[in-house]
Amino acid sequence: MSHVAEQTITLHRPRPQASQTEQAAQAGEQRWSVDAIEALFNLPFPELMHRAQTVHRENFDPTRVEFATLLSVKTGGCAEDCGYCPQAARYDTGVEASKLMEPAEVLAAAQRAQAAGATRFCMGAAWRSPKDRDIEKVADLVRTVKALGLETCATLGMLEDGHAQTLQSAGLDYYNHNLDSAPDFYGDIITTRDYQDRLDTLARVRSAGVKVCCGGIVGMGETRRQRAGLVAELANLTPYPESVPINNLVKVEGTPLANQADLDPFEFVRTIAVARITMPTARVRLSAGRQQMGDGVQALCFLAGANSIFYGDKLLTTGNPDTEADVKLLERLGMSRSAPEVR
Ligand code: SAM
Ligand code: DTB
Ligand code: SF4
Repeated sequence: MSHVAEQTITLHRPRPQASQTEQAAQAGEQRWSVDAIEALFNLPFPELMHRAQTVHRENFDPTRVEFATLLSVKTGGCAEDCGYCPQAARYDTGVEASKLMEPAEVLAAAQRAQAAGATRFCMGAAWRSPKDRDIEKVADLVRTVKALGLETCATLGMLEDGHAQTLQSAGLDYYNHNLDSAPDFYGDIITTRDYQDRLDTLARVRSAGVKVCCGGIVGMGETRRQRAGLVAELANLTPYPESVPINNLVKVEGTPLANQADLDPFEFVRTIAVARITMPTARVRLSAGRQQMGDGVQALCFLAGANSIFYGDKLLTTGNPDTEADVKLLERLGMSRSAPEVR
């Protein structure tokens, strides 16, 4: 069969019909049931990937990936007991607690990230909840980073009334606050706060006009139905988050989840695909866990609709592929970095 004939056949093959649920999702008006999302997870892999790709291509250039760089501006010593986290003070993980970084240090890191090709810069702090004076200091950091022309993001824990507004006035574009798991699994992982606390902070962020970056972690011992439950919570936020980081658990010695069994990598890819289908216009970020993943699985994640990565050799306290490896991976796939978003 000639190449042209093959192409003709491909082009004339009927596109999979988006279900009514998927069509409503595209219009942003759907409430997803956990059953409907679990049904997506249960699809044969080729069918799931085809649906995810169809949605992805309707909303994005599938060859482009956003580069976001992370910086831990205040590391360790956190009072919370998140079972996955190397920064919780109560676990002996070797992470040393530090004070909030000075603006000059953050500026230098943001300049390096920008020179390496990042378009978004995310500052993370290991706080349960920042105090008013912390927010003032982070607002200074936001102004510093924003002045470079980078998109700004911060993840500082639970916010009180007025905090999100102060950050918004300083130029904060996104606030990262993850739901992390399904509601019925949350208490197995974290006991020092509850799901409603997370939802309350997300509501404050939204009402301050800051865009929402909200996702979760898979591979913590949850069931497939619980992965569907997490995606349902994210997709049913109104509106759903602009950015959705999907983290694969990084197992850190000293944390309660250090010896958790590996998740089947295809299940991780499925989670990306389901996030793409249910949140069609979101940036779905292939987040923690890339260093352990291998190039093949990462490529599948891009095919499943991931279009953002954390870029730089460190996440907050753990490793990430180095920048050269990421640039090379995209080159090998004939893909490239997204230009900064126009606003
Ligand atoms: N303290 C703030 C909070 O919890 O929202 C901000 C920083 S916290 C480290 C940000 C996110 O990092 C968590 O919500 C979780 O999704 C992710 N994370 C932390 N440790 C991780 C790990 N070992 N593997 C994968 N993701 C992790
Ligand atoms: C997110 O969802 N993942 C990032 C970012 N948001 C802040 C953090 C990943 C942390 C992985 C463990 C660490 O490096 O400490
Ligand atoms: Fe603290 Fe955030 Fe780590 Fe939980 S995930 S222990 S809140 S830094």
